Amino acid sequence: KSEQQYLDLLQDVLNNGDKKSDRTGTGTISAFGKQMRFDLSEGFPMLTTKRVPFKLIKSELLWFLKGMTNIQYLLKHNNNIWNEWAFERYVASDAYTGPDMKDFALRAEQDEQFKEVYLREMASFKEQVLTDDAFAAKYGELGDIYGKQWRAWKTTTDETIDQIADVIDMIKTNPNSRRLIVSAWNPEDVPTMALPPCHTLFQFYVADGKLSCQLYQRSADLFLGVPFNIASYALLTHLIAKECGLDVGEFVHTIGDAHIYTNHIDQVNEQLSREMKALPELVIQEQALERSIFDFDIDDIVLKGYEPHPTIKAPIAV
Ligand code: UFP
Repeated sequence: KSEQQYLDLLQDVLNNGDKKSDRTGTGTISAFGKQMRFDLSEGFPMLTTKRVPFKLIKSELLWFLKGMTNIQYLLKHNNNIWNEWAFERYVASDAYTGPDMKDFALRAEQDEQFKEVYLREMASFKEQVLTDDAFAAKYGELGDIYGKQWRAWKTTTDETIDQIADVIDMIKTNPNSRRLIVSAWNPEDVPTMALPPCHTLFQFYVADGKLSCQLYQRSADLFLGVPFNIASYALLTHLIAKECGLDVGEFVHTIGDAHIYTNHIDQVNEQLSREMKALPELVIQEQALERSIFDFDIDDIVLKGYEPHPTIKAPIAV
């Protein structure tokens, strides 16, 4: 049932969406104001109609929870999902003296020769972030993105607010509160962010010993981004529930601009032709049960019984 909602949403946007041009110059089919609900007791909502890389979701979420905003941690865990955004800032800076990288994502897709040059520059950028801490501190940094807003929101009086620690505390002491909110959208910071937060705000809800979470996502790349986002917030709900001694309820996914990029349409149709399989199960390892979720390691979380259809490759719009 969980996954069917996602497939239905893809079909709905394909059938009924409006053609819209967008910031990346790619073009989309888009609809506004959509919602999916995932009952987490049914199983962990990883898609089975294509492989979604759980390891990347895990390391990204733990990175957020640790309050980190530098891609060096991700690279150490073989996670490349934020590279383009850091690279974009790097090539726009004075420190970069290599070949022109303007619009590198689009051009790499259209021009094989450029793609080679780009991949070489990207590889050397990654290598420098991994091996040179001073370089990493400058150019691996993504600015005030999720980790920062979640764990160290800067106030006008130069203090910081740890929204995650605060919300955990509130869930424990006042579970009926209707103010269990974490916001990543900081209007003051938006202009300087590599990517203004797509997952803008989320709210927790406790009833019947179960913790639910609703996310408001302002902008959603349905094919590439959303499978990640669903799994990431399902995992977050599991972790916060564990921290608060609650069972998991629902993850409610509310989306503003729900779009399919026009260069993903073949891939979407391929996915829609596939049969769903049984959902996997999320297990928090024994060794981590007594530990704070802020100190979790990658190996503390495992997914059991995940046997999806193969990956479907598609170009990412930057
Ligand atoms: N996007 C997602 N999920 C994410 C993320 C990005 O779908 O977690 F970080 C997509 C949405 C959109 C693009 O296609 O990235 C962001 O562009 P914009 O800021 O113009 O909405």
